[in-house]
Amino acid sequence: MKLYTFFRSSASYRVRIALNLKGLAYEQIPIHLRRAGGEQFAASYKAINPQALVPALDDGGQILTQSLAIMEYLEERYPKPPLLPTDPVDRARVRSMAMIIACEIHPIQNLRVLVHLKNNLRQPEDDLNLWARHWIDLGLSALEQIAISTPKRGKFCFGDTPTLADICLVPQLANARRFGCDLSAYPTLLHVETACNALPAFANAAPEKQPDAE
Ligand SMILES: N[C@@H](CCC(=O)N[C@@H](CS)C(=O)NCC(=O)O)C(=O)O
Repeated sequence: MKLYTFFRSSASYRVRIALNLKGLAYEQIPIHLRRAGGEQFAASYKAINPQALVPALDDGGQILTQSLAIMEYLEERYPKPPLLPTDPVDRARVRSMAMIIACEIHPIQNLRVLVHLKNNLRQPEDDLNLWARHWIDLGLSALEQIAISTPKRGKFCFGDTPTLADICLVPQLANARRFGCDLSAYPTLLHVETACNALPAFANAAPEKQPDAE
């Protein structure tokens, strides 16, 4: 398997964690999102992902994009260990937590959104961080409440084994720190993060451990 990835990309980080949890070997193909105006915009990469976003996964010549779709694919194709519970209601709860991050928080603080705010809408650098922090805080506040009140409270976001929710959470918390968010209001999420990072699958997927890390 080949993973088109960037060490600091939180969507790539999700897929690295999922691959590690499933014990799947993969080769990393780094796509630097800043160098030379962004390697994601090269024609050679846009042939792989016309959206010019990482990650993309090549599994035996099948190229897949969108981290949630990739992780759902991995779950179906390589079901052990599971990253979703078995009960349909539980599965929906886990997906809902993952989507708060992947659909509601991350897209609005993504690089291309910030670049557009800065270059085209002439917003000052400081305001970009305020923007990112606003959307991250809004999403994490809701997630903290959901994690506290989940019927399957455990070591992780949902129960005692890692799920897609945890896989989305840990990279998002790393992003939050980069933008200078105060995470002290989210003690439950921080406990979950500690439990996750105690697992080699999470620890080895961390940005600073990647071959393209700066
Ligand atoms: N929804 C997509 C998001 C992918 C995405 O936004 N990737 C970012 C890095 S985390 C990216 O490639 N950004 C490049 C850019 O903004 O130009 C997914 O989950 O895969």
